[in-house]
Amino acid sequence: MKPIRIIGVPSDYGQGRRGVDMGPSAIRYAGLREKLRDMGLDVTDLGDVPVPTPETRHIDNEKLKYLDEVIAVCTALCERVRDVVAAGQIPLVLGGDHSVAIGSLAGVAAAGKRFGVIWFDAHGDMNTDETTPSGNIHGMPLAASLGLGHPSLTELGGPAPKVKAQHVVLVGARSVDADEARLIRQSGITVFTMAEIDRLGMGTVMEQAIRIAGDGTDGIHLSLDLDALDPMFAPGVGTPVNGGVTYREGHLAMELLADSGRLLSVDVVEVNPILDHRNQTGRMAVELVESLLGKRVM
Ligand code: B3U
Ligand code: MN
Ligand code: MN
Repeated sequence: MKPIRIIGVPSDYGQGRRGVDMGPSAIRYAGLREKLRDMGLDVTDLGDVPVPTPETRHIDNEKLKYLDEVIAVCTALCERVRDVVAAGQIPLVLGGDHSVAIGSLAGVAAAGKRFGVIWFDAHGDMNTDETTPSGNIHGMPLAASLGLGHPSLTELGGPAPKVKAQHVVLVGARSVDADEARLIRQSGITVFTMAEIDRLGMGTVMEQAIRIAGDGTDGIHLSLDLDALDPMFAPGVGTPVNGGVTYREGHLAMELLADSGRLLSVDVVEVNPILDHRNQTGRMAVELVESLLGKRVM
């Protein structure tokens, strides 16, 4: 396994509820670095990207809430991710809400990689400023990375698109807005909803996802929104949706991705310790990362 570089992004500017800015602390507190070092990995925590203080900010545009703040945070993250990927290391980005993925994907692209994306999420994250029901940018990062939406997001850190639809796979979807669904269908990305996971099994879904994201690319970016998991296993998220990925399916997915040897970069986002029970979701995040980076029973 390549060296791992942890980057915290304590930002909640992409959505309406405070608390997700404490996600990086919660995941670190659950023992991330120590557990990965125990596995024999080369791990360094690079600390946090600077984030402006929310109480000093206000909303200018109801369709793109906190746009300037999201741009500032994502631009700083983009530069760090770019440098880590260019050095042949794996950036492990800790959110923060999912808007931070605009910065991570821009960073991987800025390092000159042609990559695929596996987007684990209960939601589509495929809204634009024209389709959004909330104005929350965390509902837009996958669209932005595909070149759909406001140019300040699609062109952040470099030209759009950052990734091609033919190499993008959404896994775990079960809450998609009507206009967003239309955009998803038009875009040409591959979607495995919970119905497909039930019918095919997570093993088959991930084999196909790894092929779609991995074949013909330099590697795979995993964007892991903890709300992909069932709220039973990950209650500490801003927008929980019933009927999600189980504990065992989650680990299997991570193990298969590890076995593929194609992992380039990772986001772990939407952990909200204020809504959590005794850091259960922070610990779940750490466990999944362990499986993703090669931990096995024996
Ligand atoms: N699709 C809705 C809700 C949402 C998206 N991502 C999350 N929630 N976590 C929206 O606001 O775009
Ligand atoms: Mn998301
Ligand atoms: Mn989500």
